Amino acid sequence: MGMRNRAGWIVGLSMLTGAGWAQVDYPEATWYPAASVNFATSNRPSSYPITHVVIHIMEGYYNGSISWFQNPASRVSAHYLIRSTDGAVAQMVREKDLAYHAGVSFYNQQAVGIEHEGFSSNPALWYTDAQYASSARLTRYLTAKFNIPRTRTNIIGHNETGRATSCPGPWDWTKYMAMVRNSAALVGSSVPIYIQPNATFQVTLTFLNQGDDNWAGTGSDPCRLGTVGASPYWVSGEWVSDQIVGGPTTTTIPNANGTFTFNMRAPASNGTYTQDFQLRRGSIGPFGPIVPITFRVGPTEKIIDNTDPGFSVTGTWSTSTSGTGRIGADFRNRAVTPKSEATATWALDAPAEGFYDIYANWVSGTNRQRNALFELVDRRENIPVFVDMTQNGGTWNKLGRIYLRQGGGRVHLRSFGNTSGQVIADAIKIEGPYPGL
Ligand SMILES: [Ca+2]
Repeated sequence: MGMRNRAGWIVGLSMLTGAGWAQVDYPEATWYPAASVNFATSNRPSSYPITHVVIHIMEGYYNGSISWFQNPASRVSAHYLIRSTDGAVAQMVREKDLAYHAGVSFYNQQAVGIEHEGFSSNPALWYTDAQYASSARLTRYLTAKFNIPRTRTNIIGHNETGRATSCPGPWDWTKYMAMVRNSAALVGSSVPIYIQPNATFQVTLTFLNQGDDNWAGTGSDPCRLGTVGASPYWVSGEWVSDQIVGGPTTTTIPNANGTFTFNMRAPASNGTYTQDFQLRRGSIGPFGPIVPITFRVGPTEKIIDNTDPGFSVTGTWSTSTSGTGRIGADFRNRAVTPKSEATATWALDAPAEGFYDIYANWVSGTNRQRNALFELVDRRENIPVFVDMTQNGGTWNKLGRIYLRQGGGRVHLRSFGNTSGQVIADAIKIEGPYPGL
């Protein structure tokens, strides 16, 4: 029993044996058992319903409070303790048992007590966002588990239990309840495949409203999409500021998807860039997941393999995996004698209008066609290119450059030639668009 007062010793034991995780109800918590005389064993919610969450301020330190609740002389405890600096959670009494935290029988019987590290005389120092956020996650979990309404009737301060106390001091209830009531998950995002330098481009992010409040883009407590820090890609006159994008397209009710559509401005230089986004409410600041959106400025590479939907053949072609240097799972092949109209076709589906460099990969071998005919095709052009497939397998061989419409472009591989041998339909790569002259 003496070792129970020595929190450090118990932490060390927990880390060695994993015993610290054995008793927690809340997965984020670490288990530091309170002294057995500091709580009453029970069997909630069958013995008593769990109807309230009571918020406390320790007027003390996290480690000191853990020690105090492990000291049989204290005769007090709480179910959960939250650390100020990082929101770490200790559980000391099981949710089924009655912690002695309220000093009022009804609330000891029917509430879960959460103690927060700090001193009410200096809330700016101790009542941190990390602590509020961690506590709010815990309260969301408790209210969901025991079906407790997420209202100020059921989530209360110690001073609202009838006990003569000022605990929890200047707790920010507006912020805390908004944190408890708001939650989100990313559903999807869309960014253009090709973006020109300095261009504005449209981005759409969709989030599921997993919380209890509507998301409205306007009003006194709007829900908006923001950036993590000031964004260099904001569009003046369209964004609210350099770190607030705007609200959802329409007011989003709980369990519905909210769509945020907005423009960004690309940098002047080609390259790959990332911007982090996060939802925010006026009353609480950022909430929900941080979502990194990556976009590429400048020419793009795209590979169309023979197993991709853009590939098709006419006539009879074999499927093979022999030799080395192919792209993907296999390639298609066909002898050029007897001469036929059989053709392999790659649909290029150019992401934007402009010039594209076209490359082909094949698996070379001695039985290959020395004058295999590719054709680069768009609306008005048909550029024939002959290649020697006995050589240069397993690499991107440049066939040429062609102007493609957005969504357009095809490459054909014909099954004839002036020598016998196999033509190999493996994969095509396009790179572009490059601006015209
Ligand atoms: Ca292939």
